[in-house]
Amino acid sequence: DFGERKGQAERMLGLMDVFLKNDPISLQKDILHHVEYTVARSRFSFDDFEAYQALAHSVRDRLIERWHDTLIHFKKEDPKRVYFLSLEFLMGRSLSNIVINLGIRDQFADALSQLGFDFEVLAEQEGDACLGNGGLARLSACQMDSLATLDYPAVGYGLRYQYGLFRQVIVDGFQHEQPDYWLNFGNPWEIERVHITYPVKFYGTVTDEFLNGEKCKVWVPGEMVEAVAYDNPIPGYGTRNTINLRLWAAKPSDQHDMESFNTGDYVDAVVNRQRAESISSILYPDDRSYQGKELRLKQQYFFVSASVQDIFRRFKDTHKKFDEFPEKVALQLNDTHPSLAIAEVMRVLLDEEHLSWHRAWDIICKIFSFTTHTVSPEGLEKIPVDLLGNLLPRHLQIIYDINFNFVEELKKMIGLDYDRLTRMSIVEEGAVKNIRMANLSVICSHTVNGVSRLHSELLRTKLFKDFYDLWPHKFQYKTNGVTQRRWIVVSNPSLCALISKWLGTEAWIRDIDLLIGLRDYATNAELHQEWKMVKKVNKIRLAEYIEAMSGLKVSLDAMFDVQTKRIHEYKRQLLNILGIIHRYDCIKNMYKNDRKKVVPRVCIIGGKAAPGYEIAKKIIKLCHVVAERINNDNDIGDLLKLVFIPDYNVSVAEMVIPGADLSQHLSTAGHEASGTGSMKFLMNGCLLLATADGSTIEMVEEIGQDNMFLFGAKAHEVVALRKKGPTLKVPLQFSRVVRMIRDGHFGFEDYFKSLCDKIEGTSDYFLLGADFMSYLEAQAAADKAFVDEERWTKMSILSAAGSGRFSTDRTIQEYAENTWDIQPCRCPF
Ligand code: CBF
Repeated sequence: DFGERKGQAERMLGLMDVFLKNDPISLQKDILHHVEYTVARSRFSFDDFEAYQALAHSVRDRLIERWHDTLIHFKKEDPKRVYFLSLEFLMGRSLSNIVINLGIRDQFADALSQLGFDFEVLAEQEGDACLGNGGLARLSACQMDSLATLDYPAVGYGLRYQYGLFRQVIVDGFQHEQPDYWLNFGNPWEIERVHITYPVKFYGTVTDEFLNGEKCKVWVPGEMVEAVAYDNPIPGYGTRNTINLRLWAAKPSDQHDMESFNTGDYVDAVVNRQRAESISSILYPDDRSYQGKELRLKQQYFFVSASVQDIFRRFKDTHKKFDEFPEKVALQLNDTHPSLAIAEVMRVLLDEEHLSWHRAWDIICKIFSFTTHTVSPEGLEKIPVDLLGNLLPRHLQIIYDINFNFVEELKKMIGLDYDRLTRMSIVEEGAVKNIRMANLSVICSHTVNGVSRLHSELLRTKLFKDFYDLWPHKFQYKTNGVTQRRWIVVSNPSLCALISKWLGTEAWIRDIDLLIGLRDYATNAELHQEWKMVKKVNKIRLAEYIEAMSGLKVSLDAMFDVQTKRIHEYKRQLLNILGIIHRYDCIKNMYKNDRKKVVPRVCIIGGKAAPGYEIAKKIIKLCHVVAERINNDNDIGDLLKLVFIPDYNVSVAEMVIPGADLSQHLSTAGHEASGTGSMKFLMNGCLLLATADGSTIEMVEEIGQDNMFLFGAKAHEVVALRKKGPTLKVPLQFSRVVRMIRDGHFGFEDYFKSLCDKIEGTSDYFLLGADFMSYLEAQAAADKAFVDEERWTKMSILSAAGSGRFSTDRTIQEYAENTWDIQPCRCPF
């Protein structure tokens, strides 16, 4: 009865404050309340970790208020929503980001200090949520922050892995992987929704049946698991809007494998049920190839099926006619990983909602958009037909039908050009028949996005040329970005305060284009002093970390030169190490007097190698042996140091990036789709030494070539250089440093032989030899600029001032306007 419920609601409101209060006494009371009743420790005796837990719960209460209000507001307004499907989200720590976005950081810091605790110390207690590998996953996290901040009605969907990305442990210079059971101490930022569960089906058979005289397909599954929702509220900055990131965990279903129970083998049947949980247990640790693994396919379908059921449920709550679906739903495929969603939506529309093929297909073509993050054809996912047919028999039929219709249409348009038809088909024929997930995604999406201008050009002229020729209107690009809330406000508070002071406003935190205003002060002596002081504070923090981690003391006067990212041949950490060996060799061979001119450097390298990637692991070991030799050479002293930072993750990045003077982005041109690490460094006023690859090209346009150290072959030259093969000349300096490794100058010569073989002669696919001279020249230019403090500081200010274009706020706005067609839906304050 509505009247009675309304009365009750009013009475309940009277019992509670409308909103939790944020004055120091209320906050202290709340924290102590959570110490006693949530953490269950005595409020008279609790340690830093327990204080963090209580603090996190107090913050979470405030987060939930806004989240509820936003969800209710969205429900009332019923706007078109974007559903962002991504198998990876690399959130890192949440506490600082959340309190800053909620605008209650200082209040909490005060309250804590009155209780005798330091906010920053407690923030350090939080573990990293590493539910992703690298660039793509961190991009998703930044994009969620921008979606919330810009008030867009969005929902993120992903998987709640029990084991995040492995922890990297270095033993004797070798990488070892250890499991990251990140949920060990609980996760205050998630809300388990035991009532939001969906069955997900696998295996089985498809039969033809008649329903109301119509023939239809019925999928009788062989296995069923339950998907349980875990919600992670994501607050926007300067808005009440707090959106949802819903991650799915697998639980055994009551209907899972009932057969085994009937056979009487109770223990085995229970063990089998537990196996269901393995679907969401582990994140695949390779950021490039996932080919042909059944568990990986199960993960993809599991999260897609649960998300699609959730989306349909939400739509059907308020709508009856499916023709309205495209007006309310935009489905974003973050790479091909969630592209089974296409077949799943089609299946639901055909088999469960009983729409005709024609109507269902019309809906599909209007709702999906696809972003690829890959450059190389080998990076495109393929699923063996046998595997797919066994696990998802109905989906395979649907994909075949989509392909049949597509190929028939295509023949009408291009005739019987069999080579092209073969290339464009979703099904790849061969010894192993495969489904090409990228072709499926391109064919079924209304828009295909690249992640930088160069990337998009490569997509149009190479990877998806056949499709571009057919449908040029489908192809767009959205240059990636990063969120300034995380990468300046949270990670570099002193720079944040300085920028606000000089711009006279904090508005840049929402409106990043205002950063350009710093250009007016690029030569201002007072700003220069303050700018250098901020850098120094951050360098001290980084130096202390290095010492605590490795025992190595580094000089603050040295240039902190950083290359941190996943270890990959194409990212050319090896080029960096060869350059360091060359520098070391030069210093050793210099007269003592000449050494005075050497610019001291602390070279910092960090990143994880995929566990099965042998060459990448050798690069890590090489870095360690070279560091061992250089760092223990007293003759060299502070002129050169090399440090490998183990277990590079989001929170380590938050400390490393603000402390860097120079950062290196060395990918062979044409191989990095975008790159986002460079954007974080740029925002922090770090100078870039880089190839003209991915989004770097656009950075040059923003800050000018004079403010960067560019080197190396351009993307279009790379192809020509490779063609030269054995006639390609490499400089003597290059051959000399490779020889030093081969001759055992750093030990382990047998172990490094295959690494050296990979970069000499025709095997040098990533062109380290060809780019070496140009690389050394760029390094020399960086040295020269560094000794001219005024020039360096000016370049640093101009780098930060020109970084505005690389905010995800801009990226998301472009997606909203040009791809998803959604409008902001702002929750009233
Ligand atoms: O688009 C985000 C990033 O994605 C990758 O990391 C990826 O996983 N494919 C690319 O390698 C990056 O270039 C890109 O910035």
